[in-house]
Amino acid sequence: MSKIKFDCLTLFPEMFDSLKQSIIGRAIEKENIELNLINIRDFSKDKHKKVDDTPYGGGAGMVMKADVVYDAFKSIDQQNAKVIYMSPQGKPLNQKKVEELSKYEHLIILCGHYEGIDQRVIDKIVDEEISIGDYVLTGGEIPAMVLIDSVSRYTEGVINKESIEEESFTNGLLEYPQYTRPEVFEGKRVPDVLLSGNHQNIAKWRKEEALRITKIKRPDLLK
Ligand code: 4G1
Repeated sequence: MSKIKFDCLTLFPEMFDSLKQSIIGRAIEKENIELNLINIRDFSKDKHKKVDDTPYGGGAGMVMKADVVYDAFKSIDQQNAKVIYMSPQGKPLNQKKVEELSKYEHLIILCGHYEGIDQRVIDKIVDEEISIGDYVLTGGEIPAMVLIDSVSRYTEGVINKESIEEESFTNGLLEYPQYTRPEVFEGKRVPDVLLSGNHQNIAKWRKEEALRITKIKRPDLLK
């Protein structure tokens, strides 16, 4: 539950504008989270601001140039930082990994685009590769935003400690169903137990529901 600094290396810093909304935006304003966006293009030495080139060996698409990415990386103060490359080859991001990353004070996140980044600079600077899932994307920016959003929840002032401890996912389960007013919607009543005021019964019901729903919808989470 401490402060965290994210330095994000990207060709599309504007994509991160949406993160500055909502809860994460408020935490940035309150200085509990620092988010620096480094535009890799600013480090192109080329007169046309070229950041990519055709792949050696041929094939479709473009590859981000090692020297430009490396110069962008070197512009960051790397003290006590962990360097993460958002990549389909990475370890899957799950709540356990999120909690682990929230212990760091400084994360440097590298986002690829096009066909990816020259392997030599990845080998030189990256500590860990992380993936948000098995599908094809146009870039690592949305994965980086997923990581920043999920990790930021663990920092001071984003949400309270109780909400983190109470949430089912932290004990490996899905969430129990939620209800709010009205008491009757289209003929469907809110479960009686939730109106009973008996907090022991409510807690028991929620635990059973979380388990029942996990068994039905995501049995893999129980293994
Ligand atoms: C081969 C998905 C390629 C994609 C196989 C999840 C995906 C970063 C992620 C790709 C990316 C599969 C991620 C693919 C991602 C270079 C720039 C890589 C975009 C790039 C399953 C394209 N989690 N994808 N390649 O999507 O960066 O973090």
